[in-house]
Amino acid sequence: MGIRGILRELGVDLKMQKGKDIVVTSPIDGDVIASLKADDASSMEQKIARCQNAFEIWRDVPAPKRGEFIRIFGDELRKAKEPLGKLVTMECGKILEEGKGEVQEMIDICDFAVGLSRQIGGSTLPSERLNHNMQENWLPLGPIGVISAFNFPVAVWAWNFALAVICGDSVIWKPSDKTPLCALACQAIFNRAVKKYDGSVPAGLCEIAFGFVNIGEQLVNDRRIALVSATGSSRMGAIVGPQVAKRFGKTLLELGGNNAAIVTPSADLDVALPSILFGAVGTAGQRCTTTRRVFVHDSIYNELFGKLENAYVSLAEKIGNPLKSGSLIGPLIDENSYESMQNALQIAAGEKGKIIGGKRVLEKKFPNSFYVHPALVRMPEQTPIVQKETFAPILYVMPYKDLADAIKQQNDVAQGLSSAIFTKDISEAAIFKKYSDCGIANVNIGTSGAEIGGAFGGEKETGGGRESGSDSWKAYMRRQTSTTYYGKDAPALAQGVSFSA
Ligand code: UN1
Repeated sequence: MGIRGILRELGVDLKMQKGKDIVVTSPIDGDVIASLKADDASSMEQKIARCQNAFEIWRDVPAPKRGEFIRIFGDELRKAKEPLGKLVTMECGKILEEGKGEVQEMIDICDFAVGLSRQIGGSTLPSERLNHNMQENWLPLGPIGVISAFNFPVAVWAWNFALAVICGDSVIWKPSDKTPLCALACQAIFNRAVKKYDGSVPAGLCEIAFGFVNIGEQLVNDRRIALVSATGSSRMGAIVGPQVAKRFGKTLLELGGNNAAIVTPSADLDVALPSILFGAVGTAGQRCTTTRRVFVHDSIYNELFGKLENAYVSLAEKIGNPLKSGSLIGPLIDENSYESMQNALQIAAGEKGKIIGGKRVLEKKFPNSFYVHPALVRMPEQTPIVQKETFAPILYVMPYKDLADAIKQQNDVAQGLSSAIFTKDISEAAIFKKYSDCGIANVNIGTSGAEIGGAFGGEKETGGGRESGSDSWKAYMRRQTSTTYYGKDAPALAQGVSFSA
């Protein structure tokens, strides 16, 4: 089925959004699949105002009723899983299995949020004073601005949207200009949920801002946007963070990663190998959680490298149209991404790396798109290019002698998103968890493909934000401390202060 059929199945009507500003091409073959109108300052103003208005209404809806809306939205997503997964594949190029996996991730966060809608509450704390009680109230925060990247064009928004909505907030979303159709599809699914909801959903609860940097800037600088949740490069985060801070707004940043796996002598290589492979070449190396570095103990380096090499060589037959079953590696998002990959490989070769793969393939069949054979690089040590995040499938494999040193090297990058160790030794696992400086530290599990139930995000240039599971919902609410006196005499002052006039 072509793009028209998929959009029809998803209920997306392009008429309202047709224009010349955003030309959407599919990375699969470079074909133009849509051409859309971007927002301007005045349409953005209207959308933000609607979002603010929606917040003022939605915050008064009881939280479990807000959860009921997300339950219905999740049901609509279930029905749309196949076509939405396909649209994800068409717009961002990940294989269909992963496109559908992304929609599943949306469904999962909806289920999680529905449960939370009866749990978001604060604690009652002991007061030092007689006949006083002290409690924490969690209250809706305000309109939330979501900025998302091309590589997870629907799931990352859903992490934010589902939690924000049960918390009583409204959401305005600026998707990547490379994947606006996915956003339109989400809005169409949202609209269907609105119709089925036994209650009323205010206009503006789910707004979408289409456009480029200027539109993002307007969102970031608008004082009504209480929280800006931005996913993308550390370069982008370094601009967004200070701009929002300047107006004392809140941010939730989920930025770059240069994730590593450590393989120790006791590791089960049948566990390590497929995990490293999926982490390194899944989504064609374009996840923030992609495995980019592996530190392998000296004693098993050659053995594991040999296995990786065989696996990489056999990947040749698995590169191709991501819509076709059997393909494991789709295209890179664009030519820039291809160029930066080639550039990094050239530098790696200069830093004594021995490269397997890395070349462009299928250029005859797809002259306007960029399929590459993932690169496996035998690196004698961690050099500056290894410490840089290149958003493409390059895996640097380095030997280590001492675990403490391997962990130190793993931490010796600007980012701190995801990390993994492969070991059967519980003390190695414990040491790794203690000293890995990342937001995610897995044992016998790869660096990518996290479940929604855990808090997702990382430290240092990864931005420090936490999205999706655990208590990430707190980012979408404001905390209030309330002390109540229920005695009859003049109330006592805290800290034993006496003040009797
Ligand atoms: C991202 O690449 O921005 O853990 C998000 C993972 C996915 C999310 C990745 N669940 O790989």
